[in-house]
Amino acid sequence: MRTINTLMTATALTAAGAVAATADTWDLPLAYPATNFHSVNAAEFGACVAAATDGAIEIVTHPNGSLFAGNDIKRAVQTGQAPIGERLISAHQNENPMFGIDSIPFLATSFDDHERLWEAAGPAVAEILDAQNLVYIYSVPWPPQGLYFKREINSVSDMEGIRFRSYNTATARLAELTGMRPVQIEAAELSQALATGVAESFISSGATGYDSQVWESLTHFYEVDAWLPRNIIFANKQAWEALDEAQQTALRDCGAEAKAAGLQRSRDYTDFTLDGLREGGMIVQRAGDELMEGLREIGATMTEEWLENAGDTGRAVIEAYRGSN
Ligand code: PCA
Repeated sequence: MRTINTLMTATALTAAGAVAATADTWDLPLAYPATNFHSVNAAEFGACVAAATDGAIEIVTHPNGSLFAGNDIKRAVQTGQAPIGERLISAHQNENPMFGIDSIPFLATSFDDHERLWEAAGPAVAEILDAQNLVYIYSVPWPPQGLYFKREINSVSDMEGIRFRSYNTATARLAELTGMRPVQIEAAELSQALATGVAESFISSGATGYDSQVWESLTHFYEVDAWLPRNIIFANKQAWEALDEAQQTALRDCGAEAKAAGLQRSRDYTDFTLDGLREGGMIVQRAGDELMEGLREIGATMTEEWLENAGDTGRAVIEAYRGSN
């Protein structure tokens, strides 16, 4: 796989008359489809790096879990199997509670609040990644998370027993506390899981529902704005240290551009994909009061649980966020 891609890249560059012989190919595994805004953004980041390094670093994206499944990407980059990768960081909350700070229900429910939360949390998360042999490059939020079902749901008790696709610790816990049955499934496998009935419900953005054409299996999307989880692009530390200073600056600068462009893409994709779900035939609406009340109670429990796990570090970050309003 790697050899074929390297050859293809070299051929493409030679055909374009560029300096293929000196180009260093950096495979960038992604968990989400090529058309998803995170993947488009990562490809643009790659083009930026190629331009800023005069073609010395050629970043080749591998969307949809094609090189490594989402759940394997972080370890692959930590161990140097891939020099760079993108991962939904909250999926690794079991390693450190700080990785799950973006998935505390109803703590930060808008893009603006979420960015403020990340201002407070980002440096601490980057430090934890550093201790895991990873260099934080940039990160981008998903749109607000809502609930997908195949029938009308008006309260938490309506959710009893439903098979619920989870993607991180918080989503699995939410399933437990609502009496649903969690099953962990990668976004790349979501359409199939819904089509076969392995899962019949999930929480996510309009983006992932749209990407997975879930209107083929499901009927309702409830806007809940539970949280906005974040994808982080990080590099393997040895691969990073092998770069010269100008190349590291190029990655940092392109990362800063990608952070801003990705945030805008996420904002733009929110309404676009909710409209797409409607066009697919789904009922898209805000969750009713009774459902929201039940979810808020569960959210309060999950917030307490997170604070207990995260200890002083976590509490300090939450306080900094709350004080920054
Ligand atoms: N999409 C990703 C994570 C959050 C989101 O909006 C997913 O469902 O896997």
